Amino acid sequence: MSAQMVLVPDAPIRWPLLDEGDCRDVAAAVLALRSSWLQRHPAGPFFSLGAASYLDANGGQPGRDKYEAMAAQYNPALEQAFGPLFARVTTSLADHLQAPVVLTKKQALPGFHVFLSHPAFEQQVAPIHIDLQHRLLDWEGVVPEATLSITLPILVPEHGASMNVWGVLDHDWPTPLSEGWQLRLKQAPRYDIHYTPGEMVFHSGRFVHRIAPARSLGPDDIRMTLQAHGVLLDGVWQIYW
Ligand SMILES: O=C(O)CCC(=O)C(=O)O
Ligand SMILES: [Fe+2]
Repeated sequence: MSAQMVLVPDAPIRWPLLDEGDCRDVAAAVLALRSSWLQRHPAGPFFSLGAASYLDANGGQPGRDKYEAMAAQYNPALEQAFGPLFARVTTSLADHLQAPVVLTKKQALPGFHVFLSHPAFEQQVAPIHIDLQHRLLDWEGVVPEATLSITLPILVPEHGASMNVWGVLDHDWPTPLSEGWQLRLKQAPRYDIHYTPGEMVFHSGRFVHRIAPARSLGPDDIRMTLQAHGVLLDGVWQIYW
């Protein structure tokens, strides 16, 4: 890691990246690709656009192979529709981090989470976690020196969207959760990061967090976010999903 390089904060921070018109354009492009969305919830309308390592790369080498095949399938359309958006994200990250930031070649490009309206999303929809999906992937035998996670909200429901954050930091997340961990969570301070369309939320992924349950969803509400992660390898940040 070079001396000038900026560290990624563990507690999520945010900075403005897109204006309202940009968000409208990105949302329209994601909606136009609806035939490529993959449903990711057994009952509710939760979709991804693009392959996601945390969902698709589980299960050792067969999982990695499946993820890489999905990445090869979805990356060209993502690149075509969102190339300029990805460039804004990587340029902004490079400015902030004072280090080179590139999109990975072999892994999935950044993609989108899309939640259409459903009562299930007012309950707990997503597990509490820390971001460890980089361990599922093959970085040519090199262990990343650091990690980053990004959520860039594009559309949020009328009553808001947020991420719940627990003030607990770790490199490990046992499943099932040990009693010690459950106690740590219970005693930890918890706060919410409220999402504003166009404001990128940025963190190391090591604070415990989850997608916050939605509140009072209307029928037309949509929660749409760009999702990406990064690993630091040989002084270069590689961005993937
Ligand atoms: O959408 C969010 O609020 C966070 C998503 C997240 O934590 C993840 O995909 O790892
Ligand atoms: Fe996460």
